[in-house]
Amino acid sequence: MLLEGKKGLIVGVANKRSIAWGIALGAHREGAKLAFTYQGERLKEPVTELANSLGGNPPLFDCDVTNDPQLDAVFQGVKEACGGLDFLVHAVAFAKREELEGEFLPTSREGFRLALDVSSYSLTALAQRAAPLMTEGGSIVAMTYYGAEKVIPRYNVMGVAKAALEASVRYLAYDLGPRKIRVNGLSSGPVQTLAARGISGFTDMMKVVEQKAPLRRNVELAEVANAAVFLLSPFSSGITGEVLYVDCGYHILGM
Ligand code: 0WE
Repeated sequence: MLLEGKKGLIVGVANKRSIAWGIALGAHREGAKLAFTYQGERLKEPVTELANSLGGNPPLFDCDVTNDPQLDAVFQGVKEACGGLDFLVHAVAFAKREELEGEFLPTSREGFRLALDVSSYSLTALAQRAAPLMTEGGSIVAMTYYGAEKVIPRYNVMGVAKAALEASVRYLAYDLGPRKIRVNGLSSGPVQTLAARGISGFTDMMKVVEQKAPLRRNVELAEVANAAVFLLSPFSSGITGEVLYVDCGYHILGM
Protein backbone atom coordinates (compact mmCIF):
# COMPACT_ATOMS: atom_id res chain seq x y z
CA MET A 1 0.00 0.00 0.00
CA LEU A 2 2.40 2.64 -1.34
CA LEU A 3 -0.21 5.42 -1.37
CA GLU A 4 -2.24 4.56 1.73
CA GLY A 5 -4.10 7.61 3.06
CA LYS A 6 -3.00 9.81 0.13
CA LYS A 7 -5.39 11.96 -1.86
CA GLY A 8 -4.83 12.55 -5.54
CA LEU A 9 -6.34 14.35 -8.51
CA ILE A 10 -6.12 12.63 -11.91
CA VAL A 11 -6.38 14.86 -14.99
CA GLY A 12 -6.65 13.20 -18.40
CA VAL A 13 -9.00 10.22 -18.24
CA ALA A 14 -11.03 9.77 -21.44
CA ASN A 15 -11.68 6.01 -21.43
CA LYS A 16 -10.39 2.73 -20.01
CA ARG A 17 -7.36 2.78 -22.31
CA SER A 18 -6.19 6.21 -21.11
CA ILE A 19 -2.78 6.33 -19.46
CA ALA A 20 -4.46 8.47 -16.77
CA TRP A 21 -6.90 5.63 -16.10
CA GLY A 22 -4.08 3.07 -15.85
CA ILE A 23 -2.38 5.30 -13.28
CA ALA A 24 -5.70 5.73 -11.43
CA LEU A 25 -6.06 1.93 -11.14
CA GLY A 26 -2.49 1.63 -9.84
CA ALA A 27 -2.95 4.44 -7.32
CA HIS A 28 -6.30 3.00 -6.19
CA ARG A 29 -4.73 -0.44 -5.71
CA GLU A 30 -2.08 1.19 -3.51
CA GLY A 31 -4.70 2.75 -1.25
CA ALA A 32 -5.05 6.30 -2.64
CA LYS A 33 -8.31 8.26 -2.52
CA LEU A 34 -8.87 9.77 -5.95
CA ALA A 35 -10.69 12.66 -7.59
CA PHE A 36 -11.00 13.04 -11.36
CA THR A 37 -11.55 15.69 -13.97
CA TYR A 38 -13.26 15.13 -17.32
CA GLN A 39 -13.04 17.34 -20.38
CA GLY A 40 -16.52 18.61 -21.17
CA GLU A 41 -20.03 17.11 -21.09
CA ARG A 42 -19.21 14.53 -23.76
CA LEU A 43 -16.78 12.76 -21.44
CA LYS A 44 -18.80 13.21 -18.23
CA GLU A 45 -20.66 9.91 -18.43
CA PRO A 46 -17.79 7.60 -19.46
CA VAL A 47 -15.41 9.10 -16.87
CA THR A 48 -18.11 8.99 -14.15
CA GLU A 49 -18.72 5.32 -14.92
CA LEU A 50 -15.01 4.48 -14.70
CA ALA A 51 -14.51 6.52 -11.53
CA ASN A 52 -17.52 4.96 -9.83
CA SER A 53 -16.21 1.48 -10.65
CA LEU A 54 -13.55 2.15 -7.98
CA GLY A 55 -16.30 2.49 -5.35
CA GLY A 56 -16.93 5.36 -2.98
CA ASN A 57 -18.19 7.76 -5.69
CA PRO A 58 -14.98 9.76 -6.32
CA PRO A 59 -15.39 13.54 -6.76
CA LEU A 60 -15.54 14.57 -10.43
CA PHE A 61 -14.99 17.97 -11.99
CA ASP A 62 -15.52 19.34 -15.47
CA CYS A 63 -12.15 20.72 -16.54
CA ASP A 64 -10.94 22.31 -19.75
CA VAL A 65 -7.28 23.01 -18.87
CA THR A 66 -7.28 26.19 -21.00
CA ASN A 67 -10.08 27.76 -18.92
CA ASP A 68 -8.70 29.57 -15.84
CA PRO A 69 -12.05 30.21 -14.07
CA GLN A 70 -12.92 26.52 -14.53
CA LEU A 71 -9.52 25.50 -13.09
CA ASP A 72 -10.23 27.72 -10.07
CA ALA A 73 -13.58 25.94 -9.63
CA VAL A 74 -11.94 22.49 -9.89
CA PHE A 75 -9.53 23.20 -7.04
CA GLN A 76 -12.22 24.91 -4.96
CA GLY A 77 -14.21 21.69 -5.43
CA VAL A 78 -11.21 19.50 -4.55
CA LYS A 79 -10.64 21.57 -1.40
CA GLU A 80 -14.28 21.17 -0.34
CA ALA A 81 -14.51 17.45 -1.21
CA CYS A 82 -11.07 16.23 -0.09
CA GLY A 83 -9.66 18.87 2.26
CA GLY A 84 -6.10 18.71 0.97
CA LEU A 85 -4.18 17.03 -1.83
CA ASP A 86 -1.09 14.82 -1.87
CA PHE A 87 -0.62 14.23 -5.56
CA LEU A 88 -1.58 15.36 -9.05
CA VAL A 89 -1.34 13.43 -12.33
CA HIS A 90 -1.16 15.43 -15.58
CA ALA A 91 -1.92 13.26 -18.63
CA VAL A 92 -3.30 15.81 -21.07
CA ALA A 93 -2.14 16.74 -24.56
CA PHE A 94 -3.64 18.07 -27.76
CA ALA A 95 -2.45 19.19 -31.15
CA LYS A 96 -4.59 19.61 -34.26
CA ARG A 97 -4.54 16.44 -36.29
CA GLU A 98 -3.09 18.22 -39.34
CA GLU A 99 -0.12 19.34 -37.20
CA LEU A 100 0.69 15.67 -36.47
CA GLU A 101 0.88 14.79 -40.16
CA GLY A 102 3.66 15.66 -42.57
CA GLU A 103 6.28 18.23 -41.62
CA PHE A 104 6.83 20.54 -38.66
CA LEU A 105 7.71 23.45 -40.96
CA PRO A 106 4.12 24.46 -41.86
CA THR A 107 2.97 24.53 -38.20
CA SER A 108 0.53 27.41 -37.83
CA ARG A 109 0.73 30.09 -35.13
CA GLU A 110 -2.68 29.00 -33.83
CA GLY A 111 -1.74 25.30 -33.93
CA PHE A 112 1.45 26.03 -31.99
CA ARG A 113 -0.41 28.17 -29.47
CA LEU A 114 -3.13 25.55 -28.93
CA ALA A 115 -0.70 22.63 -28.54
CA LEU A 116 1.44 24.49 -26.01
CA ASP A 117 -1.55 25.88 -24.10
CA VAL A 118 -3.24 22.48 -23.67
CA SER A 119 -0.14 20.28 -23.43
CA SER A 120 2.47 22.47 -21.69
CA TYR A 121 1.11 25.54 -19.90
CA SER A 122 -1.67 23.45 -18.34
CA LEU A 123 0.87 21.82 -16.00
CA THR A 124 1.82 25.20 -14.55
CA ALA A 125 -1.83 26.30 -14.35
CA LEU A 126 -2.68 23.10 -12.43
CA ALA A 127 0.42 23.26 -10.21
CA GLN A 128 -0.36 26.87 -9.20
CA ARG A 129 -3.72 25.75 -7.85
CA ALA A 130 -2.69 22.34 -6.49
CA ALA A 131 0.30 23.58 -4.49
CA PRO A 132 -1.73 25.51 -1.85
CA LEU A 133 -3.67 22.28 -1.14
CA MET A 134 -0.45 20.26 -0.72
CA THR A 135 0.20 21.46 2.82
CA GLU A 136 2.08 18.29 3.82
CA GLY A 137 4.21 18.27 0.66
CA GLY A 138 3.21 16.42 -2.47
CA SER A 139 4.08 14.84 -5.78
CA ILE A 140 3.17 15.96 -9.29
CA VAL A 141 3.68 13.65 -12.28
CA ALA A 142 3.33 14.78 -15.91
CA MET A 143 3.25 12.39 -18.88
CA THR A 144 5.79 13.12 -21.59
CA TYR A 145 7.38 11.50 -24.65
CA TYR A 146 10.82 11.07 -26.25
CA GLY A 147 9.79 13.38 -29.11
CA ALA A 148 10.53 16.22 -26.65
CA GLU A 149 14.21 15.43 -26.96
CA LYS A 150 14.80 13.80 -30.36
CA VAL A 151 12.98 14.14 -33.66
CA ILE A 152 10.20 11.60 -34.06
CA PRO A 153 8.78 12.13 -37.56
CA ARG A 154 5.26 13.66 -37.44
CA TYR A 155 5.30 14.26 -33.67
CA ASN A 156 6.10 17.83 -34.75
CA VAL A 157 4.54 20.54 -32.59
CA MET A 158 3.81 17.99 -29.85
CA GLY A 159 7.57 17.48 -29.56
CA VAL A 160 7.99 21.20 -28.97
CA ALA A 161 5.11 21.13 -26.48
CA LYS A 162 6.63 18.18 -24.57
CA ALA A 163 10.02 19.94 -24.52
CA ALA A 164 8.27 22.93 -22.90
CA LEU A 165 6.50 20.55 -20.52
CA GLU A 166 9.78 18.92 -19.45
CA ALA A 167 11.41 22.32 -18.89
CA SER A 168 8.33 23.35 -16.91
CA VAL A 169 8.78 20.22 -14.76
CA ARG A 170 12.28 21.43 -13.84
CA TYR A 171 11.28 25.03 -13.08
CA LEU A 172 8.26 23.92 -11.06
CA ALA A 173 10.42 21.41 -9.18
CA TYR A 174 12.79 24.27 -8.27
CA ASP A 175 9.98 26.58 -7.11
CA LEU A 176 8.00 23.94 -5.22
CA GLY A 177 10.93 22.03 -3.67
CA PRO A 178 11.04 24.22 -0.54
CA ARG A 179 7.37 23.27 0.05
CA LYS A 180 8.33 19.57 -0.20
CA ILE A 181 6.39 19.26 -3.43
CA ARG A 182 8.16 17.14 -6.04
CA VAL A 183 7.53 17.47 -9.77
CA ASN A 184 8.60 14.81 -12.28
CA GLY A 185 8.00 13.76 -15.87
CA LEU A 186 7.24 10.20 -16.90
CA SER A 187 8.30 9.50 -20.48
CA SER A 188 6.31 6.52 -21.72
CA GLY A 189 6.94 4.52 -24.85
CA PRO A 190 4.00 4.43 -27.28
CA VAL A 191 0.77 3.01 -25.82
CA GLN A 192 -2.42 2.30 -27.82
CA THR A 193 -4.77 4.94 -26.40
CA LEU A 194 -7.68 6.86 -27.92
CA ALA A 195 -5.21 9.71 -28.63
CA ALA A 196 -2.86 7.26 -30.41
CA ARG A 197 -5.71 5.83 -32.50
CA GLY A 198 -5.96 9.03 -34.49
CA ILE A 199 -2.31 8.92 -35.53
CA SER A 200 -1.29 7.53 -38.90
CA GLY A 201 1.68 5.16 -38.74
CA PHE A 202 1.28 4.53 -35.01
CA THR A 203 1.10 0.74 -35.42
CA ASP A 204 4.29 0.81 -37.53
CA MET A 205 6.03 2.82 -34.79
CA MET A 206 5.11 0.17 -32.25
CA LYS A 207 6.61 -2.48 -34.55
CA VAL A 208 9.89 -0.52 -34.72
CA VAL A 209 10.03 -0.37 -30.91
CA GLU A 210 9.38 -4.11 -30.78
CA GLN A 211 12.35 -4.76 -33.09
CA LYS A 212 14.81 -2.27 -31.61
CA ALA A 213 14.14 -1.63 -27.92
CA PRO A 214 16.49 -3.49 -25.54
CA LEU A 215 13.51 -5.38 -24.11
CA ARG A 216 12.25 -6.14 -27.70
CA ARG A 217 8.66 -5.20 -26.90
CA ASN A 218 6.39 -2.26 -26.20
CA VAL A 219 5.65 -1.00 -22.74
CA GLU A 220 2.40 -2.06 -21.06
CA LEU A 221 0.01 0.41 -19.51
CA ALA A 222 0.40 -1.35 -16.14
CA GLU A 223 4.17 -0.76 -16.28
CA VAL A 224 3.66 2.96 -16.90
CA ALA A 225 1.14 2.99 -14.05
CA ASN A 226 3.52 1.26 -11.64
CA ALA A 227 6.29 3.77 -12.42
CA ALA A 228 3.82 6.60 -11.87
CA VAL A 229 2.83 5.10 -8.50
CA PHE A 230 6.53 5.04 -7.60
CA LEU A 231 6.94 8.73 -8.49
CA LEU A 232 3.78 9.60 -6.52
CA SER A 233 4.89 7.58 -3.48
CA PRO A 234 7.43 8.24 -0.70
CA PHE A 235 9.67 5.61 -2.36
CA SER A 236 10.80 8.40 -4.73
CA SER A 237 11.20 11.02 -1.97
CA GLY A 238 14.65 12.05 -3.21
CA ILE A 239 13.64 12.51 -6.86
CA THR A 240 12.40 15.79 -8.31
CA GLY A 241 12.78 17.66 -11.60
CA GLU A 242 13.53 14.33 -13.27
CA VAL A 243 12.20 12.64 -16.42
CA LEU A 244 11.85 8.90 -15.90
CA TYR A 245 11.77 6.76 -19.06
CA VAL A 246 9.41 3.81 -19.12
CA ASP A 247 10.03 2.74 -22.69
CA CYS A 248 11.62 -0.72 -22.60
CA GLY A 249 14.97 1.05 -22.99
CA TYR A 250 14.30 2.51 -26.44
CA HIS A 251 15.73 5.96 -25.61
CA ILE A 252 19.25 4.67 -24.86
CA LEU A 253 19.78 3.75 -28.53
CA GLY A 254 21.95 5.78 -30.88
CA MET A 255 21.07 3.59 -33.88
O1 0WE B 1 1.64 12.64 -27.07
C1 0WE B 1 1.22 11.81 -27.84
C2 0WE B 1 -0.04 12.07 -28.67
C3 0WE B 1 -0.93 13.14 -28.12
C4 0WE B 1 -1.94 13.63 -29.11
C5 0WE B 1 -2.71 12.79 -29.90
C6 0WE B 1 -3.64 13.30 -30.80
C7 0WE B 1 -4.44 12.45 -31.74
C8 0WE B 1 -5.72 13.07 -32.17
C9 0WE B 1 -2.14 14.98 -29.22
N1 0WE B 1 -3.04 15.51 -30.07
C10 0WE B 1 -3.80 14.70 -30.84
N2 0WE B 1 -4.71 15.28 -31.68
C11 0WE B 1 -5.62 14.55 -32.38
O2 0WE B 1 -6.42 15.10 -33.16
N3 0WE B 1 1.91 10.63 -28.00
C12 0WE B 1 3.13 10.43 -27.27
C13 0WE B 1 1.50 9.55 -28.93
C14 0WE B 1 2.11 9.82 -30.26
O3 0WE B 1 1.56 10.69 -31.12
C15 0WE B 1 2.36 10.73 -32.25
C16 0WE B 1 3.42 9.85 -32.09
C17 0WE B 1 3.27 9.27 -30.80
C18 0WE B 1 4.17 8.27 -30.16
C19 0WE B 1 2.22 11.48 -33.41
C20 0WE B 1 3.15 11.32 -34.43
C21 0WE B 1 4.20 10.48 -34.27
C22 0WE B 1 4.35 9.72 -33.10
